[in-house]
Amino acid sequence: WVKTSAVGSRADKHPVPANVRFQYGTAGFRTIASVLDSVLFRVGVLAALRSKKLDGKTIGVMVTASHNPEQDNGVKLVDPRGEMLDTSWEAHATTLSNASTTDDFVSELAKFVEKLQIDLAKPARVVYARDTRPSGPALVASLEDGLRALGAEARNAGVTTTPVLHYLVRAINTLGTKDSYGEDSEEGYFQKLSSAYLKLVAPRQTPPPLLIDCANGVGAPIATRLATYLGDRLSLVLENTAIDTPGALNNACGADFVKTSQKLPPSLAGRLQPGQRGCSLDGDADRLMYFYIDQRNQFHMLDGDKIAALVAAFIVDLVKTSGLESQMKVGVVQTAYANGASTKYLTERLPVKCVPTGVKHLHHAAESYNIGVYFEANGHGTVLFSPAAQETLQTYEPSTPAQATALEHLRNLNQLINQTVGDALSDMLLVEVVLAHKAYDGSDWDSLYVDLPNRLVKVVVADRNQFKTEDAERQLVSPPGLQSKITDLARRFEGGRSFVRPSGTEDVVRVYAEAGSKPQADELAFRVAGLVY
Ligand code: NG1
Ligand code: ZN
Repeated sequence: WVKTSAVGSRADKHPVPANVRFQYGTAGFRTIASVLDSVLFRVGVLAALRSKKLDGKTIGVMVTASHNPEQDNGVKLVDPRGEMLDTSWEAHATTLSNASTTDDFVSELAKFVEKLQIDLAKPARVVYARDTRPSGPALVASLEDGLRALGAEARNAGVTTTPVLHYLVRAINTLGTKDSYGEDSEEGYFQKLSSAYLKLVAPRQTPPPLLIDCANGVGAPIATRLATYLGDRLSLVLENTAIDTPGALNNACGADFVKTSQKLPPSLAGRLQPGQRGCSLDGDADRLMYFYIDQRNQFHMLDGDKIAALVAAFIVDLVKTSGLESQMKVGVVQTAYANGASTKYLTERLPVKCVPTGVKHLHHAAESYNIGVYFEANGHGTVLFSPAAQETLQTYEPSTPAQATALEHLRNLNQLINQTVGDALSDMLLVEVVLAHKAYDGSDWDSLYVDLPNRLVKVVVADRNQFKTEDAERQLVSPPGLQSKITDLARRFEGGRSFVRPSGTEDVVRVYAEAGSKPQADELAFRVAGLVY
């Protein structure tokens, strides 16, 4: 089959660069854009095959490198429910992308189709989108070539955010069913989110204007459109919207800048008024960081852990008030990077699980609760309502007006929250809802708990695969003996905690440390880094 099809001749036009090894990691394929042409073509072929394997269900493809520098790009696949690609296919993606010639590729493909028993007569449907990167259009053209090679029915969702693409995939696959996720268009997405928000926040609770740092990325046009649906019920002040300025994307702005430098993006100086809330999106608008500056001009960051604490406590209260406490188990999922103070705050209120880094682990663990809240400290996260919980919300009969109101709020939250993946704009509306209900400003929210001083450093090592972990990445099992040295060192610092793990997205080992003061956290991190190096 494959030999006689158009795949080979098309693949010839997308040769694999020499001396590059590709890997489908936690964020899909991601690297410097100039080497990605063949990967995009092959991902097109793979997406079509995934769709055929799933009986013609629509698969998503997102072309983005998120918070990475502008010259990078990447691509990831989205499964029919709007979730990340099934882990078992990650290895197939890696193998196919590394076949060095067209012949190798074609023969790998034939083996793959055979092994997975993919019925090529089945239809293939794929929806795809890209972020604002200048390399996007050419890479999308290569992707389209791969889709054409398999005769896939392709739908171009244009330039949009990663979470909108995930939404579209779920919406398309549930269209006209009882599980309908919404209309399968950007309008449908805005409608769904904004109408839930407008029900949750009464006009008298209208928050003061919110400043949004759009990272000079795709969040800018999408937030601009969202703003028109919210009108004066939430005024959004958009900053860093220069999507056409070369080099501006994620440059000294955006969620990753805020989280790693723990500073206000310099471009916002003088824009954010003391006491005002601001937030940063990343380059594809799936991460969110809040912040404010106080009256003494001091910067305060409200990260993914603070969002989890705010949201989880709010949902627990609503579940109690609605009378559903015995039927709905609410839980939180974090990673080892969660600030120890947030873990303490949350553990005192509800069950908390720690899992390895990577959204797929968090998402999966959150599914074990009726309502599962998950956030990475870097601001990526969402809340999942299980099918059973959604059913309960539909059928439950409240017995008091207070119960009825709380129930209505839970139903609206279920609509407001993009449950396919972390979504900066959906999460932002969620935060605004909770702040409005609690009548909190940034500093009230910030005082839920005080972050433990911490430090994250990268260490370049000869071979990061030497580093193996267990216990949700909190313990090293290899290289032998290293963990006990780290444990001994951390014990000498008041409130000391440190762990080491290989990055899944960069060729480095990451060292995280917490301690009673900032200089102590820095010192612990650097001394552990010294052990690793
Ligand atoms: P790695 O490179 O594996 O640490 C980073 C982030 C993750 C996650 C992934 C995917 C940190 C410390 N790590 O993973 O949280 O977001 O990228 O983008 O922030
Ligand atoms: Zn992102």
